[in-house]
Amino acid sequence: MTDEEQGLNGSDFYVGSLSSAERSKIKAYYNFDMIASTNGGYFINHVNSTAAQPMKAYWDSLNLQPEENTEGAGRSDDYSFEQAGIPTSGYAMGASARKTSAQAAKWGGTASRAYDPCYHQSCDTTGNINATGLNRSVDGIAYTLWKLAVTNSTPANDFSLATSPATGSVEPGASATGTVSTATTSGSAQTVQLSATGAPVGVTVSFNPASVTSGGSSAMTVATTPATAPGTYPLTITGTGSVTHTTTYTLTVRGTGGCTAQQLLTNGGFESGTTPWTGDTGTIGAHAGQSAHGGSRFAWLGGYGSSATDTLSQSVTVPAGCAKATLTYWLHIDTDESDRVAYDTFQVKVGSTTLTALSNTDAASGYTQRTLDLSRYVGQRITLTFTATEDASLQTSFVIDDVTLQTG
Ligand SMILES: [Ca+2]
Ligand SMILES: [Ca+2]
Repeated sequence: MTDEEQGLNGSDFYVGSLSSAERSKIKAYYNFDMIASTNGGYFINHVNSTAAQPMKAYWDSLNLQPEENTEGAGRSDDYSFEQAGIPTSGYAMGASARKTSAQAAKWGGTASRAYDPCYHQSCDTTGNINATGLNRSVDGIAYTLWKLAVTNSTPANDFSLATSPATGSVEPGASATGTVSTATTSGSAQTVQLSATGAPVGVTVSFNPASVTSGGSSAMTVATTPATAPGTYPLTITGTGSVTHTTTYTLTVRGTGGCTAQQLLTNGGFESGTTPWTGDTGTIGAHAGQSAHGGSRFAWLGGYGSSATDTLSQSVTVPAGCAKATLTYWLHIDTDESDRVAYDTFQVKVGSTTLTALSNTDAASGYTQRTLDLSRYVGQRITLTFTATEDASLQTSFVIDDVTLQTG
């Protein structure tokens, strides 16, 4: 479209040139105007309409709590299509209107300041871009196009896979047992070959029978040896037919000295919703723009490019009688800061005690495994907290996954 700034002339002309048959072929028109505003918010045109549904669903998945785009209503090329009875929607991050304090509390940024302080001004250069917002918008646009343009296809024949129980706890040398059950979820039954990965050296996992017809079940035996080290081991159980599915079985090998060697945190891989984490649990998810260390979900603290603090906490009791407790987590830090100055910080705390302080100066590609000795907390109930604090500009993301607290 051209000539939008003088009154939607291009889009008016184009829509006016379409026959009613041609108009009816347009499923929806999407407007993407102002999607990288530096002090922006998350706005959707006709946010509760059918056309907006995939756009809203994507931003809802990032817990962005989008609002109606009232500032942009009737102002851009989508309005010409809307006037002709064509469904319209779109993303916007705001122009010259000012952010409310409620929006600043929800999205970060500065209240009482324009969403884009450089709107229609000479400072509106490629340096005036909110990369985080742009990324979230573009990913939502791709998601919307996929949902509208690509037919959902499910395999003709499919099955599900589950392990019962999903956990087992044994002393070294003993065997844990369970049942792997399958069900046909679409089409015809199929042969499913069972296998397992992730067991520590010397531990064998066997299935009787080794393959089942979907709908059937198999007895699983996880045999440890006297030399198996105490610890918690997530095993991946795989069913391979015309498609492949996996499920997780968690093996705990107990110590024999009065301390049960075990992993204490729940949902440390962030794969099972947000419980029991507390704080800014909207940071947990399969967010676009970062990757999980394991599975598909992770916690993304920070990354706003504006003053903000994110925290995530979990409380556990470290059992008495254990000699040690070790916190392990995987952390990825990326930043738009270039100075070797700690502007954006990350802390690991137990209670109010800070045990680790990192910052944008520790940024690196990929995840780094970090460990902390929490043995001093044996016998205590503790609250573990990750805190990310950003200053007013230039994002730093602290991405956490696969957090464990292992006793021994
Ligand atoms: Ca994960
Ligand atoms: Ca910063």
